[in-house]
Amino acid sequence: MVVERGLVVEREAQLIRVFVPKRERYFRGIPRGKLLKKTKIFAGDRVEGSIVEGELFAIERVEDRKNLLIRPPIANVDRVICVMTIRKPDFDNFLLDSLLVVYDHVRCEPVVLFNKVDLLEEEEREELERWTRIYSDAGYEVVHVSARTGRGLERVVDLVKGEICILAGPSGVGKSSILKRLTGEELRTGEVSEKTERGRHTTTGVRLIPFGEGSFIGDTPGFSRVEVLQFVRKKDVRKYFREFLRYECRYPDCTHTKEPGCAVKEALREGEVSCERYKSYLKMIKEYLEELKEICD
Ligand SMILES: Nc1nc2c(ncn2[C@@H]2O[C@H](COP(=O)(O)OP(=O)(O)O)[C@@H](O)[C@H]2O)c(=O)[nH]1
Ligand SMILES: [Mg+2]
Ligand SMILES: [Zn+2]
Repeated sequence: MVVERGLVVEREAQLIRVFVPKRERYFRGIPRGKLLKKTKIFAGDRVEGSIVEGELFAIERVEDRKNLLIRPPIANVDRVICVMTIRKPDFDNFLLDSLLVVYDHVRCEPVVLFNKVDLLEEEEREELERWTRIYSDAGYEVVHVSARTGRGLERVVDLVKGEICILAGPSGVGKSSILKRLTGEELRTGEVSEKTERGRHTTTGVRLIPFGEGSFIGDTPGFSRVEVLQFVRKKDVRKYFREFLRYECRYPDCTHTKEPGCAVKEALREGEVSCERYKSYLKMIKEYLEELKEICD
């Protein structure tokens, strides 16, 4: 029998929908065999099996997952599109830095997306450029977009080709508008914030919507608020400030705070590491550094 490969694009109660790229169509998925009675299946799972009676995808095996996000429950998420704005609402760099740490920890590569660029006045444009430099120097992909005019979205489509993505970011930044532009569909569910983390959609299934060439986007956004230390151990936070990884400190387990011979702090003094990013780091690990005043004013 021919082994077919598919992607679970929807999981809602007993319903499983599987997309089979080779056949360019969807099938109803039915788990097979004893093992699968115990294996949970999630949207984003890559599965192997066979097609029965031309209509059903009999799932024989679930491939190992790269990751599994819990809320929303999606497996194998390659990308998180962190949607931010300079205005409406005002940019919250600490929130962005927190999202970058948490998603890096689960091996989701972030894109920093600034939306609503159509709204910006001269001065605000400068602010956008300043933050763009900070994040691209740190090693992130940054895109400027207007969901209203559609500007910049082709760059996003290009970046995430063939990947499974989700949107994250605070309320009102334009996540629903971006999803609508990318897929033509409405975002079904509300944000998952830290406070309402049970979410408004625990009973709703998760769907992946196709767009671009072989790309899928979750119709549930990721976190809009996040307490990093709930997800990442304090001593590991430094690993997810990717620009810090370029420097070698005297002590390999340097926390880049009070140790002598800290190359990250040296880079901060030289202006190679951004003060804003470093301040976020300290805030995340709940540290205070007296000398920061004199380095960063
Ligand atoms: N001017 C402008 N407004 C936008 C843009 N994207 C979204 N909006 C508006 O911002 C508001 C919030 O957008 P929405 O997509 O609901 O944000 P969400 O809460 O992140 O899902 C709506 O009134 C949108 O029409 C944009 O690129 N430019
Ligand atoms: Mg929305
Ligand atoms: Zn150090």
